[in-house]
Amino acid sequence: MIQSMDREKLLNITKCFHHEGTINEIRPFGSGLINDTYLVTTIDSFTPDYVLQRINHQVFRNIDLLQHNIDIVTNHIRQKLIEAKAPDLERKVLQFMSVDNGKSYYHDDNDQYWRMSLLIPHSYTYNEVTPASSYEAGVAFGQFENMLSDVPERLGETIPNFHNMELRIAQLSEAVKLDAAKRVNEVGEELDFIMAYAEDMCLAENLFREGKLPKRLCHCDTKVNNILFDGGGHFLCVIDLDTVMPSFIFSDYGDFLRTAANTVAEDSSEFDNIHFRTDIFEAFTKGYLYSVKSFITELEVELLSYAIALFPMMQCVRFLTDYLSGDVYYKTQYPSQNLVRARNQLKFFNRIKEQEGYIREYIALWS
Ligand code: GN1
Ligand code: MG
Repeated sequence: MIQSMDREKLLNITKCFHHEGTINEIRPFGSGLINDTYLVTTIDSFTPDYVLQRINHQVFRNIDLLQHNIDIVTNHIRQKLIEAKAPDLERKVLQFMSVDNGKSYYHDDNDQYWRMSLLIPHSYTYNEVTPASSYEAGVAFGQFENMLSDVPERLGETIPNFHNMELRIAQLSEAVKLDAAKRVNEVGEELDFIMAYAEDMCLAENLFREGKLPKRLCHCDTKVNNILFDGGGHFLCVIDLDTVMPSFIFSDYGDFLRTAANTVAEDSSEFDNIHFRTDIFEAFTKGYLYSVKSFITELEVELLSYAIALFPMMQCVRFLTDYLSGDVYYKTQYPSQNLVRARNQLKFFNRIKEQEGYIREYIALWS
């Protein structure tokens, strides 16, 4: 429940954005680990409702760059949809409200950054994935990458080196050295395991340096709950665009399966129940390859199986780094949560490794 003071403050923020109607209710919305999100409803049914977000400025250092990326991306997608005469266009791309200076974000007196978008009517998010929604997600994220494959402007990285495994390993090593939370002695086994795979997992960075692997615009946070669906289970649009930036194309493929193909949630401690869901993997792969075939290269397809293993490992490294640093990045509900998350990801990585041959064959079949 939002305290009345908070409500007053939030209400004043919403008033800075050009919008229609009289605001009625403001309440917390969604389940992201990074930003704070609110649903803003208006009194009349004929005026739109909105989504208000406080952007996490600790995580995203350059909000002007970030919102610029989002403006470019949403305008580009809108243009593509217009050209394709897509029906129901307003439900297929996000639209952000502007403030008086023309920007799509508001910087308040307390150094907080806000943005507000139209709520897409009759849209739903799922936290659980089924083979049907997994196929839809594959098509949706693939189509998203496809539509962005010809953005003329080179966009900046909203979190520099976000999916750079070399950097993530370096950050872990630094956290071990500092041992800020005095927890290094608990995680010796995990550290040994990660370091044994470190070189293999940095393959993409090497290929990039050799000029063999390009960076393209990707979503970089491909969870099923970052897609809006209509009432019939078909995707409407991709949301949560903070991390849209140049990255390796397989990021979106690998990161989706990291959460969706795990039989348990990423913070579950039921390690024995962790398995790789082949039904989700097969459906997603079919949908994704269908959408990206017009532009993806042979090498990029070849790297998809590597990406399936890479992302749980990278996420493990990130959770473990945060655990060793004293839980400064990810929201936690109890002290060992980041360690549980890291162990979960490691277990999932092992499960994937066991299936590597089959994974490769299946991808080859559909590409
Ligand atoms: C963060 O807040 P959320 O769930 O959208 C993170 C992702 C991680 C994820 C782990 C900007 O995403 O990269 O994979 O948590 N986003 C950022 O659950 O760090
Ligand atoms: Mg999210």
